[in-house]
Amino acid sequence: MEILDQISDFIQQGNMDEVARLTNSTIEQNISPQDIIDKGLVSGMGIIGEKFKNNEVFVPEMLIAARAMNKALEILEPEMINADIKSAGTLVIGSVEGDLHDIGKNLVGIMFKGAGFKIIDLGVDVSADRFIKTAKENTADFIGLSALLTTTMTNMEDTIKGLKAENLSIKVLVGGAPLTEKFAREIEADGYAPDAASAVGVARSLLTS
Ligand code: B1M
Repeated sequence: MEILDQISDFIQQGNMDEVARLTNSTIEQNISPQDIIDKGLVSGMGIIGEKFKNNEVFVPEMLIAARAMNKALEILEPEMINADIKSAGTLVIGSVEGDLHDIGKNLVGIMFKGAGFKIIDLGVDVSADRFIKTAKENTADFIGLSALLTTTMTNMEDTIKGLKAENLSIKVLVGGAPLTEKFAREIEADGYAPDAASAVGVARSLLTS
């Protein structure tokens, strides 16, 4: 549908005003919120996410695209509640204890939101106990741990050990610049993603595994 392709293009350009205008038009045309999200918004974020992964665009472009996407989701929210859209899953996300970096974590959250997940963002400097408590209270499918410092990435293991101690099967996804696949395996995380765009794919594969 042409209008959904246009929404996808304007998301990639980060043109919030045009995304908002076209989102309102699609509602007037009775196009379902699910189609608007899947074929317009998620499609656009997916394309820019790939470009980000390949260093073709950078953080500012991602944040501008995300701002446009958030605006559209705001407009669509009442429609989504009416249409009772099924969430793809729930992710509790945050930067681990001692870590105040949040730009990458926010991008990961945005990609998940764009892919139809419910996001509970606990912010920065989040303790293992708080991750676990929030995930339990919200019957989350995933906990997403972000760390940017070699001194804080070691705190990720506390959450994983805490979940194991309580026999909880919530999957843990980890990421952040100093991490490696090897480190993720060593701390027994369920999944590791090197960037925001691949994180959603990793989570989806964990849901089916
Ligand atoms: Co800080 N900082 N910083 N910093 N900072 C780094 C990380 C550092 C590499 C700079 C350097 O020395 N070259 C260095 C870490 C060294 C190390 O440990 N190896 C460092 C340091 C040392 C520090 C302080 C200790 C400095 C000081 O006070 N002496 C201090 C620590 C504060 C703390 O956390 N306790 C500090 C503070 C800060 C600021 C507050 C000034 C600011 C943060 C602002 C904010 O986030 N709101 C800041 C910044 C901006 C940086 C740099 C410049 C940029 C980080 C960033 O946002 N990158 C960084 C140097 C650099 O990277 N060039 C640096 C962009 C972002 C999109 O990438 O976060 O990697 P990234 O996220 C990616 C992936 O990693 C992945 O996806 C994202 C998108 O693709 N990803 C996940 C991230 N989380 C994921 C979770 C997932 C999956 C994927 O699943 C859940």
